[in-house]
Amino acid sequence: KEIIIATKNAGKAKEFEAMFAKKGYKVKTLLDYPELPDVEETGVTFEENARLKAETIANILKKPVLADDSGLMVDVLGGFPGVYSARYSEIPGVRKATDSSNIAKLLGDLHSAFIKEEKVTAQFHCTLVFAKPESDSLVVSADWHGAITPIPRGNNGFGYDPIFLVDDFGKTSAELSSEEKNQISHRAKAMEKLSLVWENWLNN
Ligand code: ITT
Ligand code: NA
Repeated sequence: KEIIIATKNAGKAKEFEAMFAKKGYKVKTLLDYPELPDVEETGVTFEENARLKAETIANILKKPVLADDSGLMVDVLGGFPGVYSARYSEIPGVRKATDSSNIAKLLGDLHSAFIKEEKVTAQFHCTLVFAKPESDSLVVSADWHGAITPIPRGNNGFGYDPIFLVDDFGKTSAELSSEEKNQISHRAKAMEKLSLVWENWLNN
């Protein structure tokens, strides 16, 4: 059994591989389909971007396709970087964003908040869209609450994990093991919601 996920993010892919392995599924990602076009994320919401990725690739491959659009929403920044999380520190035509340049920019933006020694609350958000040709897509979302720490810690995970302090853990999400993160993260919670409905939906 196999699931196609419309992602090029190796960190996400690893988490999906682990979560789907428990259900007896192998995962394929866009890294396995180099001939497919890039899908431009022109949406302004997580759902729009997840739909663009899942529905475009499902229509090309004529197969069911899952997509994840996710990001970090910082309350004191009005929910930014949000849907722009992956591209936060990009300078178009000059430099691509990397996980570490995104973290550096976010910590810079939060400088005055840290000086006030307030708790910089934030949440990771994940929207999953499962699309299949000629049918309505499944959509589920979940959040993971925490705070931003000014000093990055931990080597696991990806993206903003080194600066995301998990509520009640005293650890960043990069200090959690992959097993721990895959039980409590925004992506794990969205997967749980999807699990309730997707096999039935796939077969109808
Ligand atoms: P695909 O669109 O190809 O899936 P992407 O990295 O561009 O890959 P998104 O547009 O959904 O994916 O951007 C999500 C960004 O939000 C991601 O690059 C991370 O910086 C951040 N992010 C999402 N989930 C995260 C997690 O579990 N841990 C840390 N950072 C996360
Ligand atoms: Na993306």
